[in-house]
Amino acid sequence: MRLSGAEIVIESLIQEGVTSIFGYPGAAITDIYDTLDKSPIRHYLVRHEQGAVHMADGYARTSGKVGVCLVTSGPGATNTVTGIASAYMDSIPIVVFTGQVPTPLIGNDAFQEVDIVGITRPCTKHNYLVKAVEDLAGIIKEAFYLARSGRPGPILIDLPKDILHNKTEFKYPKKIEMRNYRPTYSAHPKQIEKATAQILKAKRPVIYAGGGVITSHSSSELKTLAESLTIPVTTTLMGLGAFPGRHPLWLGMLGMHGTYWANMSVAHCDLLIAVGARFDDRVTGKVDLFAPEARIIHIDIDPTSIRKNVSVDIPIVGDCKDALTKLNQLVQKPGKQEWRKIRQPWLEQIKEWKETHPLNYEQGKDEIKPQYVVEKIYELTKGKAIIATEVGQNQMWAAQYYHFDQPNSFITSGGLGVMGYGFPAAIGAQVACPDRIVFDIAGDGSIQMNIQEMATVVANQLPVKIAILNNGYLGMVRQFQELFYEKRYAQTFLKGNPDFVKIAEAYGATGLRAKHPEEVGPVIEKALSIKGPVIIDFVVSPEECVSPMVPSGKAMTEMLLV
Ligand SMILES: Cc1ncc(C[n+]2csc(CCOP(=O)(O)OP(=O)(O)O)c2C)c(N)n1
Repeated sequence: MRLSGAEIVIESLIQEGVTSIFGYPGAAITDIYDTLDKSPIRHYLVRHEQGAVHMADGYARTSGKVGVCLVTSGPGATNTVTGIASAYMDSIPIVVFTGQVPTPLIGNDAFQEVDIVGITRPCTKHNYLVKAVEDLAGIIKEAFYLARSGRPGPILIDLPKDILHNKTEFKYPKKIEMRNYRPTYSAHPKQIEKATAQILKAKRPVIYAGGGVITSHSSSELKTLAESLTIPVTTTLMGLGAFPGRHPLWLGMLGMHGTYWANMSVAHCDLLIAVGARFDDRVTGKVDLFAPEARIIHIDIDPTSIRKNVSVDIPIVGDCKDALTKLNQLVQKPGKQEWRKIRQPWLEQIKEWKETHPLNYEQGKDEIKPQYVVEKIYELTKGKAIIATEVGQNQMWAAQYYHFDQPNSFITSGGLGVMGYGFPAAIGAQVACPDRIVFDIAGDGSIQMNIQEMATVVANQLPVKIAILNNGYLGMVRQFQELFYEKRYAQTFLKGNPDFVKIAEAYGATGLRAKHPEEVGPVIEKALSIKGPVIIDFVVSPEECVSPMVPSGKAMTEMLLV
């Protein structure tokens, strides 16, 4: 079958099982749009290309499939960079198609020409400039394979306009041959044996799990390991949901805004079992003082992340699911009851830390506390919602007070920390999971970074709920200024904020507002009863702080309990 490049793109997407894509047209890719509109693939027209990439990212995180987006050359391509960098930091599988000027014009400073392959080289897992239509199908096949295999990540394919016109025989490859790319899935038995010996010997072990557990679908293997040996579990921000948030062995999140008892447990453990986590600086604080008494086992599919930030005693390269399954086969003895007894002193110590410094806030009669809003959303959605967040205090309160029970339910820009991520990511999640309740927990600053996507939710009647924790400030930065800059709130007061209820209405959505604590529950119930998109403006205490907080560069035990 002879097809044009544009037709090959669409046919290849169909072969990959793609049903939804997010994008924005332009001259360089009009050929693809012309073909796309006749295809069974549903296209979501965004209002800014950054939104399209975050949507593809949110879609990928919640569907388990590769997210796809399509943009034009030049500014369309450069507008995707933040989303690509965020997906790269969080290891999210997406494929981004960008238009490019015709091949003979490349390098001529042609209209809307930009070297997007050069620009995104450091923030993609791999990227391609297609040079001949004959290469196109093979490149797309490879791109999807690379995006989802090994440590997942974003792939970019740059498509010069003439390639989209040119025709060739289309045959979608069945197999991939990549001699230089062979991820290690199977954990080495010798390393598993070494790890088992350490696990059986440890008196004060802690499991520290990250997003890799979610990516590799190994939450149930993680739970088996924790339960069979009575090992307490903490996760990173990216790992929330990998272990049930109401489990007796759950320590809460660790790190800069982690719980007091999770950070103390890591600081005093004698064995740290890191699974699919990368020892990010927000987790370790001052590296020399991180888990100083512990031997460290590190399981990760990406060999380059092992010993990148901390030295490790037992590295295990492999898929988390494979490694945990193998460990579970070896560590069964001496039996659950016995382990519970052995672990008693360690669990008692953790309980004491938890009782002396629990997570708390006081909800008075007048002002709404942001933490209370998150707890009420948890209660009224019975913990079953998909929660996307923006970045800042909103993100941390969502992490602390929504007790995630299931994987793939918390979506946040963990590594890059992109304000403006949450709303479009929530849209992608809603497309992937039309029957689930999807909330974006937002700050009044962040929501304004991609608020134009209100048009996308309204046009497609996607029932995303946006809960704005409106404190009138760039709250997280204000908190830094309160604690470390003697309350000099330089440029963090958001004078000129719009009326968010009116904004919702102007787009044809519903806008609701709560100003008093007793309005919080009813307004959430009302939002849940509405079938379409809703913005809820929660007017919250302006100067509430996220607690605990470890100042940058300090040890994890130096928590400020603000
Ligand atoms: C695109 C982008 N610009 C700047 C920042 C730096 N930053 C981190 S948190 C924050 C404040 C966020 O304010 P808001 O969205 O109102 O949320 P709050 O902290 O008040 O919950 C800022 C400016 C960022 N993370 N992302």
